[in-house]
Amino acid sequence: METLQELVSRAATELIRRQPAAVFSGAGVSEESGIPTFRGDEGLWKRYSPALYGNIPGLALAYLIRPRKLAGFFQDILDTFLEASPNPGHLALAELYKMGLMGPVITQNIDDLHRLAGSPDVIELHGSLMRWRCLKCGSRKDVSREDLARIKEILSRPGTGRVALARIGRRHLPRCSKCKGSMRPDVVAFGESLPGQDYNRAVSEAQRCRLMLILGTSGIVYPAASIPIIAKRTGAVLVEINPEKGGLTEMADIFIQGTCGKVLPLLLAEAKRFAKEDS
Ligand code: BJW
Ligand code: ZN
Repeated sequence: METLQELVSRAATELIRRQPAAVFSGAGVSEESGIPTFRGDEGLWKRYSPALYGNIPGLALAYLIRPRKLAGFFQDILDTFLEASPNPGHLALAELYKMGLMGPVITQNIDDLHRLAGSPDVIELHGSLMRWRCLKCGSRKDVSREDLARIKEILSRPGTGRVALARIGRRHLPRCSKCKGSMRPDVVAFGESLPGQDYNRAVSEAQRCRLMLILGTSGIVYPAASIPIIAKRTGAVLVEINPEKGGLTEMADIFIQGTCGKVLPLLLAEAKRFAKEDS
């Protein structure tokens, strides 16, 4: 069996040989930034059932039957999101981009951490918490971390029953600059379509790349999980980094068992060593 160093070395060799490269990432990449994954032991779905909190009709029902828990759900998400900053895994990817060895980061994450780390080309398949969408006219607007911190603070005030939640919605959530309509985070819940342009771009990047890194995803949520499958079908080598096997592991050419915060800096170091040897 290959050692971790041997696997990393093989992955770095492939990365240098097989350009252009792209990334497909999931919640595990941000786990070492303090954001729990969805399906792990400490995951979001362990505390909040996806049947209720993972889709819009469920959230509407939670508003009616469990308004305080719903407020807690939003508070928990905002809390971890606002506390988080990029970890060594995010930073290593940005550095690989600067070296010309990494292309776009196609992510399912909504936490903005790839961009904050310095990766300039991020395709957000499940949207972003930093962008809100008008329920009336569909216009989008960027919100700041300060806006989100203010919303979190308002939600944490005592007495967030139905009436209070509705008032917070009316008075304190972002309003559309065009039509003054109510807005919601521009993130994709179950049963909703992915942003078409972003999905199409992800498909064409998957068809173009010759190597794809699959990072920290269970690989079971579709259509996002079809992106590495498309890459594989069109000839890319797949390198997966994850402490556990998942829905895409069988297809991976190289599976490196470990966390992204640990393995990606090793991959970067190895790529730098090869680049130096070459020059
Ligand atoms: C580490 C680590 C470390 C830990 N380092 N690694 C039946 C079959 C097939 C499909 C369907 C079906 N029934 C319904 C569907 C469609 C559905 C779907 O795929 N469901 C499956 C789950 C069954 N998909 C949809 O509904 C999508 N839309 C759609 O299909 O539209 C068409 C349509 C239109 C109209 C009607 C019907 C269909 C939309 C999907 C939206 C996903 N949204 C979420 C939540 C967003 C935010 C929120 O609301 O809070 O996005 S769900 C959640 O899962 C989130 C993630 O982006 C997504 C993927 O999860 P991810 O990132 O893989 O996280 P985990 O927790 O699953 O895995 C973490 C991994 O990290 C693990 O592997 C760990 O080992 C690893 N890890 N620490 C590296 N340090
Ligand atoms: Zn509007």
